[in-house]
Amino acid sequence: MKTSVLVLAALAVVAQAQFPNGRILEPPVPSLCVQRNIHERYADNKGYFFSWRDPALRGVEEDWLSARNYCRQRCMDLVSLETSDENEWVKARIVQDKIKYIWTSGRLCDFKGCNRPDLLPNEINGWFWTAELQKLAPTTNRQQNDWSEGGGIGKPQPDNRELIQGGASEHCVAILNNFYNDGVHWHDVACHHRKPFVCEENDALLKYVRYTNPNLRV
Ligand SMILES: [Ca+2]
Repeated sequence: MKTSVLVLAALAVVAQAQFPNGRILEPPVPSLCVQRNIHERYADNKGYFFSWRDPALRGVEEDWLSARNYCRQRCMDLVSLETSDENEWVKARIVQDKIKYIWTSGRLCDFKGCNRPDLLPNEINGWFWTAELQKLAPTTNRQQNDWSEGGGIGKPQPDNRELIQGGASEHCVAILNNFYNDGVHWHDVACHHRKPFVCEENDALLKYVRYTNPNLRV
């Protein structure tokens, strides 16, 4: 999988994206950033938090936005899987800890600003890592992503299954651990579902809190 390094400045609008019921994307909380709990560090020295390893969150599952906000308040964000190495590293921990599924920061661009030509058609070219504002490879490029080849209706992901079956759109990206007997791979899932999650330290949020709180050791 080649890293898609296209930074989507225009996608910064996601920070102001409208969430249902007036919910918002939370800013970092300096005191929580200081106390953030790092379970493991990856090769790039970034810290990772696995929700099920935290005694207070064992058995707790959150919807996609709540999971993001838990991470963001701690100067992290949901995990972004820009390289196959990082993807395999995270997947190995899900398998080792016998976790059924997790949220990632992946999401479909489906709001104002997503009609930019390079994001069309959205269902192929509109997927991105919200935490880093980086595009995923087109869904049709099966060598450069990790979408499952199976799922609930036997179709390759993303399949928007829940919408097809009369439910919500599947606009958020989860890793499912052999849930459909299809290995450990990415699935598009409706964002209201609750799942354990993985946080990854976020450089932009850390920089912001360090800049605005020069006396704090973050
Ligand atoms: Ca799906």
